[in-house]
Amino acid sequence: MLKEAIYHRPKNNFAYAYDNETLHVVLQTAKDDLDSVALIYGDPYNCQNGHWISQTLTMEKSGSTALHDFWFVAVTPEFHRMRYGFRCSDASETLLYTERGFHQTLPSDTAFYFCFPYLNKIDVFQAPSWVKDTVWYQIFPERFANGDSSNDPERTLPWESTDPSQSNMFGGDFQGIIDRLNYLEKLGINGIYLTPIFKANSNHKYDTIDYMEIDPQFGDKETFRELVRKCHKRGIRVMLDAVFNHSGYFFEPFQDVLKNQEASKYKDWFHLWDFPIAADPTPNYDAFAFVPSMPKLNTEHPKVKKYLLDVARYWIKEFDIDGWRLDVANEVDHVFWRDFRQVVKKTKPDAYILGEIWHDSMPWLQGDQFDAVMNYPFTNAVIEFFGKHAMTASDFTNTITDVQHMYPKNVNEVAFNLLDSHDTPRILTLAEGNPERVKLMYLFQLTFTGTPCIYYGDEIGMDGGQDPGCRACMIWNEDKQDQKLFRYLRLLIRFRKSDPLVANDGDFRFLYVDEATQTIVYEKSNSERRLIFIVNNSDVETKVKMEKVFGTNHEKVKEVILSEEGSIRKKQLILSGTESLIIGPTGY
Ligand code: ARE
Ligand code: CA
Repeated sequence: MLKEAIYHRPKNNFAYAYDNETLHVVLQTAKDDLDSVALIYGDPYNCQNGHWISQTLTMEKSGSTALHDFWFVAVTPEFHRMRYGFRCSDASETLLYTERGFHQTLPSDTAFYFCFPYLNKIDVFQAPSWVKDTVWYQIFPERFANGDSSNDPERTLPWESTDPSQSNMFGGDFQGIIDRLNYLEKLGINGIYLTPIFKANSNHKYDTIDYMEIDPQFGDKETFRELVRKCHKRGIRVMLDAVFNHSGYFFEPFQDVLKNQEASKYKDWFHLWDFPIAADPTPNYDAFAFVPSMPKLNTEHPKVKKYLLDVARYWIKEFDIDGWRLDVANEVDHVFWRDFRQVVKKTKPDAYILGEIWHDSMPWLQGDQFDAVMNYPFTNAVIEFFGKHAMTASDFTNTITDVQHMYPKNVNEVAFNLLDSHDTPRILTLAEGNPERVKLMYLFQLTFTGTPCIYYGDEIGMDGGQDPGCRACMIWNEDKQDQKLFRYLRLLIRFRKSDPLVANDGDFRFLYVDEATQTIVYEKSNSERRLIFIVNNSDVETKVKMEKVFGTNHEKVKEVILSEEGSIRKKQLILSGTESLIIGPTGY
């Protein structure tokens, strides 16, 4: 037994409260090392004649990667507390693993065991229930639609007249979004995420001048109120971007620092190195990524904190927005985010808090800070495998299995699964211009655990490289849109909405990977039924033996081509290059 590979730690993704009654426990072991694992558990205070009373539950393998197996069990301790250990068996031995190491026999003293002290309801990670059923659509307001030429900035260029640059303007605004709500409803999305809308000079508005004002090029507060109201009428939620890590150069307090230097009453609002403060040649203050126009805010300072928390409250209270996406969330202190959560949830209990973090984010997802993070580990794997064909099928399934085990299940259910954004090249470009590959990406994204987000314009086949290339004007001329792609995505969204198994009522699991043909097979299932997804990620035709997927009982299977159903009675399926097939739901 590879003891050094056996890993567990309570109160994180390996042992957590799934709901008010249920604990999930996970053990990580070396791949294919153990034959079985069982959870030995009991109440810490339940002893008879000096002996601890424990119970045993078999653990199931919930996934495997190249290096590890993960073993899972759900348990409902009667008194909401638990001591526990693991009985690990391979062909030659059985050992007990506790907080104090390995033992030949069960230690009788409960002090040896792992401890989940008490399942306190208030500590349970709880995201708003609507998020699981939301399909997001990300809009970069300057580039989605220009519905009001009277608010266009002076140097506005005609729509689509040239490529996007770091500084050019095309005049997109709120009226444009309002005018296109029919289009968005037709696509089927039910959440809009807007990148920043507050007063700022740049086209992206990440350099805030005033957090309490709408940038006039997008409209005024009334137009914004109307936008939110009209979205809500159609069942569409609205999420805004909170840029609290840094302000813009022209934010009044920073201007005051530049003017009054050491005498400025705002000098503690920023992280200043020495005086005089200057942006040239390099800033002598902390700034986002050394960008002089983005001085880092001192969120530890009570006045800064109060100001930003007032901002957070104001836009929810006055405009009824449904969520905040937090820019550069991981560079802001945790104490700030804990207070931020209190303020937001007090103002609107079911508001969604989404952190922008590209890396492992467990410290922010314990229930006291964020509801979700932008799931870039998911993004990277999907792009490499489906988009670039730069990752093998096994590497892909291993990576996704790791992503699944990075967080608790209730966290995964509301993960913000994006394929691209205003910070990355567009998916069509990453997929070497092949829309069939984009379809497979959408299929995987829309059927995976979590909540998917579509970046504006991807659905009609827009391309574009790294920022600023990915921020082109939305193409509204239908002759220039990829209508087929639009229709496919619309079908997928409908499929997801019509069958709860596709969204988050089903557990996701890989069933089969064929390295030779780059075919993957996965399922979404609950205790009653399952859907099976067969995906050929190669550019050539491939054959999939039905028994590899289903065992022998494959006669009753039905094919679900999103809207149609047909029965399959073949021993093998033939999938052409970059084709997928969905099978279910009868017969299981
Ligand atoms: C501008 C230019 C760029 C240029 C850059 C550098 O457009 O071409 O490279 O300046 O001077 C906003 C604007 C950007 C602008 C930037 C700076 O949207 O257009 O870039 O301000 O003025 C990291 C952070 C993550 C951050 C990304 C960009 O962790 O928080 O970098 N994302 C947010 C927003 C951005 C926004 C800002 C932050 C600033 O979403 O749109 O930029 O408010 C790896 C790393 C990640 C890294 C990621 C991307 O995976 O691990 O940490 O993210 O790459 O670089
Ligand atoms: Ca305009």
